[in-house]
Amino acid sequence: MVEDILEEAEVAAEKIRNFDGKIRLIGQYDADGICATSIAHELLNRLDKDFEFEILKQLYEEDVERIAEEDEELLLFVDIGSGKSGAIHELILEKTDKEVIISDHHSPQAERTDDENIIHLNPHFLGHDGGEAISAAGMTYLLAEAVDEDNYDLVTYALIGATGDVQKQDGEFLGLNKDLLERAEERDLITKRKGLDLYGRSTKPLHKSLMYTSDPYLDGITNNESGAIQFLKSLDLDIRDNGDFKTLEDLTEEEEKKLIHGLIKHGYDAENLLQNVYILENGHGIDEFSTIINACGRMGEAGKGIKILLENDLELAEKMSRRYGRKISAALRVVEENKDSTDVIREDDTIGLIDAGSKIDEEFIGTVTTIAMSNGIFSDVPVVMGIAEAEKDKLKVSSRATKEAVEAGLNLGEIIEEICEEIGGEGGGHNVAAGAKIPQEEKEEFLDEITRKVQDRK
Ligand SMILES: [Mn+2]
Repeated sequence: MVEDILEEAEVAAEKIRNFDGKIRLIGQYDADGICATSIAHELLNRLDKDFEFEILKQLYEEDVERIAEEDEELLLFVDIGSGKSGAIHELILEKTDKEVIISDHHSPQAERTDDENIIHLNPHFLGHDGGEAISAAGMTYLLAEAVDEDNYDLVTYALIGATGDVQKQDGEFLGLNKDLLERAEERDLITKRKGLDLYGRSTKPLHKSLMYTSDPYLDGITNNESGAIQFLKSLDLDIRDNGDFKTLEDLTEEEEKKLIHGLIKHGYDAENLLQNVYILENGHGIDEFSTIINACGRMGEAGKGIKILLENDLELAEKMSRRYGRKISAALRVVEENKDSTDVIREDDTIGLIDAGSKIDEEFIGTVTTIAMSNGIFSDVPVVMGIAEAEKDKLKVSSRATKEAVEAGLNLGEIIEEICEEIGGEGGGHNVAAGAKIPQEEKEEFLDEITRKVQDRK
C-alpha cells in the first residue's frame, strides 16, 4: 500500500542524493514533527550532507519570507509546509532559485504544479487520509527508505510520530501506518502484545494504577489503596523492586499475565482493560514514549526530543518527563491558588472557565483544562474551558465537554469552528474536546457565543 508514496518519494530521494550544497531542514514542534525531523536529520547525516535544522511551532508567512532569504539552496519541510504551500510557491519558488521538498500530511494549501523546483509529498494527493493513515514521520520515513533501504531502522520513529498525532484507533494502527508497523515487527523493532491499559502504566506505582481504575469498577481495589496492595500480595506480585515501587510497565510479560488472570479469577471485568501495547526496543511503551517526545516540544526543547530519539538517551527522557510533570503541577497550582478569584476562575450553569491570561503557558492550558474537568474545581458544568495568552496577540482556547453533554448532542468541535469563522479565529476539534486560537480582542464575543451555542445544543 505504501508503494505509491515510495514511488513519489523516489524523485525526492534522487534530488537529495544528488544535491551538494547546504540544506535547511524545517520541522514542527510536536511529537510527530520531532520524529519526522529526527528521521530527516539521520537520513541527511548518513549521506554526509551539509545541513542545519530548525523547529517551529507554526509556519507563518513571515517565516517563509525569512527562509527565502537564508543561504541554503535546498529546503526540506517536514510536518509543516503543506498548509503554507501557497506561500512557499509565492515567496520562495517564484522569487528565488531555491529547491523545496515538503514531506507532510496536513491538508495542502496549494495544488501540485509541474514546477520542478518543488516536490510536495502528501498522502492527500494520492487519495490517502492524512488524518489517520499516515503521519509526517511516516511520510519522511518512506522518503528515507527511498533514499536507502538500509534506513529501515528509522521506521520506529514513524510509529512514535503517528502515535503522537493520535492516529491509532482502539489500539490499532490503520492504513499505511499498518504497513509501517509490519516493517517494524519484521525486524523486531517493535513488539505488540495485549496488556492492561491502566492509568500511569509507566509512571505510577502499580497499586496506584489499580486503585485509580474506575472503569471497570474493581470492587475492593478502586479507590482503596490497601485493598490494591493486598490484592497484589495475594497474587504473589512484589510491589517493590529494590525499594522503588514497580509500575505496570516494570512487570515482565509473565507477571502481567498473572495479574490479568488474577483480576479475572477474582471476578473483575478485566477483559475491558486489555489493550494492545507496543513495546519499543528500548523497553518503553510507544504511547508513553511519544508523550515524552511531545513534552520536549511543549517545553521549547524540541532539540532534546531529537537527542532522546537519535541517541536513545533514556536518562534525558526521564529527566524531561519529570520536568514536564513539574510544569503541569505548577500550572495546576495556579488554578488552585486562584480558585477564589473570579478574574481567573469562574462558572455559570454552562461553562467553567479558567481565564489564565499569562499565568499558565498556552502549552499547558489544554492539559489543565482536561484535569479541571474531573478534579472538582467546578460544580456540575457541561463544558470546561481554559484560555491563555499565546504568541502574536492571540489567545489559546481549550475546551472539554462532559460525556453526558456529548450524549445529549453537544459537539464542541463544530461549535468552536463556527464561532471562529465568525470572529476570525482558527479552531475546531472533536465533540468532546476542541481548541482554538482567537484574536485577544474577541474574547468576550467568543465567550458569549459559546455560552449561547452550548445552551442551545446541550
Ligand atoms: Mn503531524
